[in-house]
Amino acid sequence: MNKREFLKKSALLTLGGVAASNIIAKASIISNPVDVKLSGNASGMTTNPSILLPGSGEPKEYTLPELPYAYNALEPHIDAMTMEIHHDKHHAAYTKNFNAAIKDAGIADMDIMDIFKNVSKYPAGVKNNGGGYYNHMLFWNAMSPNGGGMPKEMLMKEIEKSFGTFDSFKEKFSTAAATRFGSGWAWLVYSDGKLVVTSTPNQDNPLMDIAEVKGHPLLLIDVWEHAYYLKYQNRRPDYIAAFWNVINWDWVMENYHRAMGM
Ligand code: MN3
Repeated sequence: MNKREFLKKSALLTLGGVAASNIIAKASIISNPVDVKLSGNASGMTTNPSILLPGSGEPKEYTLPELPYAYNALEPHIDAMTMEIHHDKHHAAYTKNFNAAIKDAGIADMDIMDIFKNVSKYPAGVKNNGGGYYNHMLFWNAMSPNGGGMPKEMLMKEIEKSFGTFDSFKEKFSTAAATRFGSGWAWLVYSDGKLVVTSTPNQDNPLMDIAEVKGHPLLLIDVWEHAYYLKYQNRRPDYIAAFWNVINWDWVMENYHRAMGM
């Protein structure tokens, strides 16, 4: 981190909670098609410069976002050990390797959304680690200890419009997650004015130019074995079934509103 960056970050960190939240809210609109709440601490502060300094033109140093809840908060559905290793080891590694990859590729000053839009032009490390960094940031927010149940009125209507019933959406999403061969993700995205279920291999996401179905992510599930193997071993469908108990529908709704506004 150079001196100027350090001073800029320090200045942001010393702002009061309310003012800082506003900055974060404004900045995240610019840099994120989905509403990402990064912070797990009481004041709602974040230290993630990718959110605070979108498109600043200065080299970015991405930092591992804190989990928005304790490791054991999603039990019994997702166990504490899985959450700890998944966040502290896997997500940390993607974050570290993404920083190295964009530096090597000479694109450390580029907005992450612009990187995704042109990801096929860059070395595979940019795609794999950039997706790993970003997808996991979404994934922590897609779950909540107060999650589960059903989406609220407006989103529910949209789901029924696109899939017939909530149950048929649930089946479609679960099937996409269960049948994604090897490692990857299943997604609910807003694409061309409608909701679509899709899946991606590895750490690809629907914001990337290589995605089969492109759109704004509303909901996602990690189906890499590291996301479930400690508790569920080879029983991926059991993990997927448990995921429905922790889905943060308020966050999905916020993403839907954001996607509609774009
Ligand atoms: Mn993962």
